[in-house]
Parts: sequence; C-alpha cells; structure tokens
Amino acid sequence: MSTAHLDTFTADHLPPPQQWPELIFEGPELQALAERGVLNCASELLDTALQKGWGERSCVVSDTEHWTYAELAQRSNRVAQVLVHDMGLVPGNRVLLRSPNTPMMAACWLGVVKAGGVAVPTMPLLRARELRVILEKAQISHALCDAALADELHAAQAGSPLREVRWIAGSAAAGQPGQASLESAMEQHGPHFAAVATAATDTAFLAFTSGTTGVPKATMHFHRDVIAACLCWPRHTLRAQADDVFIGSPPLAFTFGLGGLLLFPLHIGASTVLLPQASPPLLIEGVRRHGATVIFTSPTSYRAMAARGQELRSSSLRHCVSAGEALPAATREQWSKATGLGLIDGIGSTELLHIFISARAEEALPGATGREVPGYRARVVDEQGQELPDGTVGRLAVRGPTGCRYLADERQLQYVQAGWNLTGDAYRRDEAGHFHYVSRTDDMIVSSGYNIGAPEVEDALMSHPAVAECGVIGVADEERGQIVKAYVVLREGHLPSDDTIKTLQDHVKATIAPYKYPRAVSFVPALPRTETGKLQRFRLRGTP
Ligand code: 3UK
Repeated sequence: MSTAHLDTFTADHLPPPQQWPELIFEGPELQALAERGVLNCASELLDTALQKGWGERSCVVSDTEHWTYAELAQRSNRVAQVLVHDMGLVPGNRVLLRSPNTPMMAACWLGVVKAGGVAVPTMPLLRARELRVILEKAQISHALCDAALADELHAAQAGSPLREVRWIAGSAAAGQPGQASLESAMEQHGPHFAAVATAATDTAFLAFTSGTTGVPKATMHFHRDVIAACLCWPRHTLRAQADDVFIGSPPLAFTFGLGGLLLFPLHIGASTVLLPQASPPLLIEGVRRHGATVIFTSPTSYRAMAARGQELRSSSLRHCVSAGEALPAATREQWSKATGLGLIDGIGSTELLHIFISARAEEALPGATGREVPGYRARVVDEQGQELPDGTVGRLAVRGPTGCRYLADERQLQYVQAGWNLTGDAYRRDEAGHFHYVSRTDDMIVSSGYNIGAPEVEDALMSHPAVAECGVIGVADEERGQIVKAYVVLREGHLPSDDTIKTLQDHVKATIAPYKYPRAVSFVPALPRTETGKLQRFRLRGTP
C-alpha cells in the first residue's frame, strides 16, 4: 500500500489486518471512493469547494469572526506552512490540537491534515495528567494550543515527546509572553499551499474515546473515512442544504462535533457557527444571533432548552440532531411540545466516526433510535455472534465504510469480532427494521432473574412532571442479586420526600412492567456527566 507518511508511526501501530472490521462500500459514490488511491480529505473538502466556486460563501462564523470558504482555505494553508516550514512537520507526525470550538480550531485541524500531519484534537477541559497519556500514547511531536489553555499543556510537556508548540492567541491580545503567536507566524506565509498527496488509507486524525472507564483508546481514521462519513448519514438522513447554518455544542475533539460542526457543513457548502461555550442558554442565543437552521446537541441539552422552547418556536431552526446518549421518548415529546420541532436521533461512535442508525424526524418512532443509515448494516447478535430473531435483545453489530481501528490496543479484539463492530450496546430490532436501544451491555440490570435496561426505567421516570433528570443503576442485593436504584434531580417546585418516592415508583409501575420499578430512589442536585454529555453511571455507583 502506498503512503505519503514519512513518519510511519500510525501505519506501524494499526491493528493486525485480521483484526480489522470488514468494510463495505455500497453504491456508486462509496465504490468510487474506495477506489481512490490518493486522497487528502482536507483538500477534498476545501480545495474542491473553491473549485466549485464557493469561495465567497460564508463558511465559519463565531461571535467575533466571519470567514468565507476562501478565507478558511487561506488560513488553513498558512497553518500548514507554519507547521512544515517553521515547526519542521514531516507527513505522518501527530499534532495535538487544544482549543475550544473556534474558527481558528477549524483552520488548525484542516491545516494539519493538508500538511499530511495526523490531527489529534483534544477536549479543552483535559488536565495535565490526561494530556500526558495522550502525548505518550500517540507520540505527539507538535501542538497548536489556545493560549488560554496553555498551563495544563505546559505541565504535561516535560519528559514527553512534544517538541514544537505554537500558541493560538485568539481574541486574547497578549498570548504567551515572549513567544510569537500562531497568528503572527501565519502572517509570514502566503495564502497558497499544495496539500500533501496522502494516500486514501493514510491516517488523517486520531480520536480518543470518551469512554467512561479505563485507559483512553485512540481510534484511527483514514482520509477516506472522513469523506465516507460525509456521504452517508448527512446525505441520507440529515439532508441539509448549502443555505443551512449549522450550530451545536459538541467539541470538535468529539467526532459527533467534528462531523456535525465542521466536516458535514463544508462538504455541502453550508456555513457553521463555532461557539467556544455552548451551554443551553448560549446555544439559544447563538441560534437567534446567527440564524442557525441545523443544531447538534445532547438529550440533556434539549431538555434544558425545552424550558425556553417558546423562544425557539418561531426561530430559524429546521433540523435538530440528538446523539451521544439514548433519547427518551419523553424528551422527544417535551421538545416538540415546547418548540414545535422534531428531533433526529442517531447513534454513532468514535470508532465508527459518526452516525450509523438514525431516523428523520418525520419517520421517527418514539423510543427507537431509527433504522440502518444507508451505507451501513446493523444486526442484533448473541454472545457467539449469531444473528438473533427480531424482537430479541442482544448485542448490536455494525458494518459499513468506516470501522474500528484502535491504535496499538488489545481491546480491538473486543470491539471487532468476525468483521463486525460491536458497539457495546444492547439493542432489539422490531419487524419493521427499527432498532430499539436497551442499554449499554454492561449496564443491564439483572434483578430476580429479570433483565432490566437502565434507560428504560429512566424513560419512565422522565415522563413524570416532577423529574428533570435521572440516572438508574443496579445495586447489589442479597435477595434479588441486584435491585434497580434511581437517582433523581427534581424539577423546581417538587420536594424530596417519601411521598415523592412513592409517587415516582407508582408512576414507573403504571408505565412499564411493574418489576422494573426502582426499589431505591435517591434525590441528588445534579448528575455526573462527561464533557460529551454522557451520564457516568460508574460515578453513581458510589453515591448514597
Ligand atoms: C452511546 C447512544 C443511544 C452508545 C457519537 C454520534 O456518542 C458518540 O460516540 P462515543 O464514542 O459513544 C458511543 C456510544 O454512545 N450512544 C451514542 N448515541 C446514542 N445510545 N442512542 C443514541 N442516539 O452507547 C454508543 O455505543 O462517545 C455519537 C456521532 C459520533 C459519535 N462519536
């Protein structure tokens, strides 16, 4: 296989070929993609946009910047030159990116990839000890870091392979004392750069999993994978247009955000609003200020925004996408009642890059995630990998043009079995082909011999007006093996009391099979969540 990588670290640390998922390229476009030898995905997105005459279209927007496609291309070309000429980047080197979502972060991602580097975007909230693991694991030699986030990277750098850092000054006037900013280095270079002719199967970026336990895993994504993702879910399910304005909360370091807020809008000539902070109130303000039409965020954020749904009723929003966690039927209903808008649910994963089961809002079956996204195949299998009949709960297995490749990690053998990606989710498919989420495989509660999926109990609780948020786990019980325990955040105006507990238990018994009701209920002020909006059940386990 040919490569443009002179530094062969990523190729050297791919899983052995017999552990790769089987890839499928369905339809003429994906087949043509599979046949490409040379492909630089950043050039494919940006240079192609300019060739199509999109140069003057609005491209990346923030509260302070407004760049056209031509301006983003020029900036990423300047970043590429700083990397190659000033920082000594060699194709294949890994470049850490550390910044909140901003136009400069987008220019840096594209600049690294154009230069043949391997981008390693990271969550802004990471601390030195977490950054150190990433620097080591991905053998990172270069970094582009927001000056405001310098401290933790400084603290992580000593003794690590990181040699060259440039600080993004951003709107901060000062930057790092005594050090030139990335922006000033960019001014020393012209607006043109010929993208490195990477192979379609060279690694373009590494995404660390937002796994809630254990040592983080780095997933490896080829240049081809990026374009494959653009050709599947966005084209078939989202169906956004060039005049759409994208906005959302997930960081670009999370592939949900990278796809939704950068790759997908660029692929169709649309524009994207990048907000460094995107709490529910800031998202609402962003939608109004920028006339956003497509929004990407988590179920929790939709619940919080629904409280101010009236303000979004007559807004510009057209498509609302929910992912990262199961979307309870109650949240879908709450959102549509409050705003008059539907929701597109979709399950994706860092390993598969983006969404592979989803449904358009008007085709959605409340409580189900959706059907296979064209380009992907999904099935429900047993412990041996045998397909189960419809209606049976089992392990979700997925195949498509993208798939799991962990950088030097034995857990590859868990995620990929017999060519299928096993996402770690328990699912049930109905006869009409809708996939119903049950739980994470390891979050299945077994109580008196009954299998109970925690999210099902959460959905039932969430449909009660007293409940703002909740999380359900199984706790050890001598008599029953495990019992269902619920942690509940009450809405304003509701008091934690034995009466409330009884009311909620009765509500669950009347909503789903009574044996699933939470025998224990605790009231908490808030639930532990990851930066990507996922409930951290393992942290609830120690909570009284
Ligand atoms: C869970 C969902 C039910 C599920 C992601 C869209 O979440 C993303 O990636 P991660 O690697 O986590 C993957 C796991 O999260 N999950 C995600 N979406 C849903 N469960 N319904 C959903 N709609 O357990 C899955 O295995 O953090 C989501 C696009 C890109 C992504 N990386």
